[in-house]
Amino acid sequence: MKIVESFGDLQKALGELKQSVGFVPTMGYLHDGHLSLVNKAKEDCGSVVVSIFANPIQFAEDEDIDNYPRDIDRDLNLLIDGGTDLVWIPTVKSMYPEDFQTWVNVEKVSIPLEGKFRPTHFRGVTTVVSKLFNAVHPDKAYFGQKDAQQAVVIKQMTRDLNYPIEIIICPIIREPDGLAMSSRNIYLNDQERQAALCLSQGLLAAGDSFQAGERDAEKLRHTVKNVIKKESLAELQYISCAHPETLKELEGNVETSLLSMAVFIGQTRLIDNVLLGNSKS
Ligand code: PAJ
Repeated sequence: MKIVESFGDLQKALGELKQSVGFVPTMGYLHDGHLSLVNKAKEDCGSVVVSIFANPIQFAEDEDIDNYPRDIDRDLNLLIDGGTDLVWIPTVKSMYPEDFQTWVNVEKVSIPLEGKFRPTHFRGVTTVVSKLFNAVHPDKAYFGQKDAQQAVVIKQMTRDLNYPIEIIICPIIREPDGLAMSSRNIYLNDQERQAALCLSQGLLAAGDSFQAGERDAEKLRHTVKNVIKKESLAELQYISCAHPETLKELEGNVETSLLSMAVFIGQTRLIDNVLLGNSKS
């Protein structure tokens, strides 16, 4: 596995790879969710490129990127085991030199849900992913359904900017007890870790209710709210039942929808979601 930092070294290393190229962008502190994307890329493509870059411009000032968990040696070992061919670890300075001033902003689908509470987040994501795509020019790029809105936003950006890249969205990988894997789970103490189960349990309850025939968007949202309410360490930030592609909030009867939420467990903000009426979930 080759490890590069500069754009020049990346270009040289890309030239030596077998076609086709599958790309997995990450912010590091890897877990089985990230590795599932690497595995899928490995299955589909001749070579797998992974980037590790904790992207400062997608964090708001009060979100404290300096505390984002990091363990580069562990990450690299996991990537070697996963059969990655090339890892790119750019520096903040090389990505954002002092006079950096160009942004990629996807409009409508960046606005609701996460966008409402993290208004500068998605322009940071789309700007960095656009830069990563321009540098790696992969054939396919892999993202997780865990960040459902991010997946929608990236697909929109890829269409709108005519990137010749196929975007593949992979299912959410969960701990055996249901908690969606996330680099942020490390912040949870034992009690909070237990409390965090209310996210997946809320979604499961709504999923069961949908299976049993419930179609009313408000009732589905309510089912999740009720589960979260019972957990004293949890504070619901939002619960949404939205169209899975436009992300517009739905009312009345729904067939397919994205049920998604953000919940604070103590200081830690967790997100989770399920696609209802869709076998891919
Ligand atoms: P990061 O949070 O490191 O996640 C990298 C990729 O792993 C994303 O596509 C994310 O959706 C996916 N992922 C995370 N947890 C997952 C899980 N439990 N199951 C399946 N996939 C999971 O998302 C980002 O980084 C950044 O925003 C990035 C796209 C790299 C741009 O900076």
